[in-house]
Formats: sequence, C-alpha cells, structure tokens
Amino acid sequence: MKINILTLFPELFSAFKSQSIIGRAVKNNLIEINIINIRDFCFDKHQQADDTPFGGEGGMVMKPEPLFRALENCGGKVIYTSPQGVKFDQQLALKLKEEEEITIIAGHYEGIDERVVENKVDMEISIGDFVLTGGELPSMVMVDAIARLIPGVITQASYENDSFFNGLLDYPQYTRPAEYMGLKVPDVLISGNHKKIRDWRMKESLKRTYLRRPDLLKDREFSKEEKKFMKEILEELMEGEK
Ligand code: 4FM
Repeated sequence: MKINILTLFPELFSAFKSQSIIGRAVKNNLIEINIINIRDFCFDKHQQADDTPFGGEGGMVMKPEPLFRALENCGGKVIYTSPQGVKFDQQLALKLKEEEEITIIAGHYEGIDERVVENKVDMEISIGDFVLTGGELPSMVMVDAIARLIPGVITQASYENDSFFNGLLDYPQYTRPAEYMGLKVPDVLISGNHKKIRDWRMKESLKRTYLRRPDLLKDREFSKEEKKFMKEILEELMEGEK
C-alpha cells in the first residue's frame, strides 16, 4: 500500500517512518510512506503556504494553490483530517487497508481553503472530539492503525487478539515475574489449564466491556458461551451490590 502524506512539517514523520513496527514494514516493502512537503509547491518568492482568512477573524488558512498542485502527483482516495470529519474507528481502518494507494492532507493552522475540501477531498476524517494544532498526528494515528492490519506487518495472532476484532475490549495481560513485591498474577494463568485460561480471558473481556464500554455490546450477537459468562458476570456484580 502506498500512502502519500502532504505536510508543511515533513520532519515530524522521520522517526515514525523509520522506527519500530512501521519502520520495519517500510523496510520490508509492505507499505510505502511518501512524505510530500507542501512548501515545494509554493511558487511565490516567499514560498508562502498560508494567508489570512477572507471575512476577517484571527489565524491563518492554508492556501489552495500549493495543495492543488501537490495533489497532481498523488493517487488514490484523498483524505483530510479534521474535527469536522467522520469518526475514525477500527472498522474504517479495516476498510482503508484494502486501498492500493491513499493520500492524506495534514493541514496546519486554522484549516485549509474549503475549495480543496470540496473539489479534491474524498473523505474528511476525525480521530476524536478534540482540537489539535495540525493534521500530522492524526495522519500518523491512521497510518499506524491501518498498517498493522496489512498482512506481514505484525503476526496474524497479534491482531486477531485485538480489542474490537471480536467486538470486545482486551482481557488483562501479565508477564514474569509471577509475583512482584507481593503482587501476584491470577492463579489460573499459571495453572497450565488452557481451557480454563481461555474461559477466564473471555469472561474478563466481557466484564470489562460491560463495565467500561457498554455501548459496544448494544448490537453485538453473543455466542452461547458468552451468554453463559455474561449471566455469571451479572450475578457476581449483583452479589457485590449486597
Ligand atoms: C486539522 C488543525 C487541520 C489544522 C487540525 C488543520 C483533528 C482531529 C484535529 C486539527 N484531525 N481529528 N481531532 N486537527 O484536531 O482529526 Cl488545517
């Protein structure tokens, strides 16, 4: 998958592109991350990328010409990240990982000229209800979430265990030592009984999801086994209320 990112701050992407799991995926040609400096498409003397907004009020708006020009060299769906967009989630990441090429505009300042949004942008996406100084971090968030779903980037097992893969939150994880300063790992996990471990994990996932994110359970189909655990969880919680 080829990912073009248009930005005024290309250096923000250098560690992201070269380190850790994303760095390895790039090296192994599983993804290509093509960082495009919008400044290279500013043809005036001062290479000005932004200007004051028509209608007054403070702040700066990114000029249309450099963005239109930079987009000439880019293929695939054009994505603009802003709080005005549709909410990014795991389902959207799974959809986007199927694209051969995508182009992300990482804006800065108060926004980009709306003519770019209207004529060039296919999807406006928000990573959450908060306001950032630019689209660079949202771009990295989306690329990270998409890239790890591409076969070979992480082992299949790691993402089949993801929160959301089965529509539930993760169960708690522990590693060595089995006891630290008197703090113990749950006995079942060192029992060696794989059926019991599986059941414990399923129940913990269900319990967490019920307590922390009941919204995720609204339209979810439960298996027979999950129903049994849910009943136990509700009974245990009722017991605790007494
Ligand atoms: C976006 C600042 C565009 C300037 C932003 C420009 C955001 C979010 C966000 C800030 N993006 N989800 N939340 N962007 O805050 O996606 Cl030009």
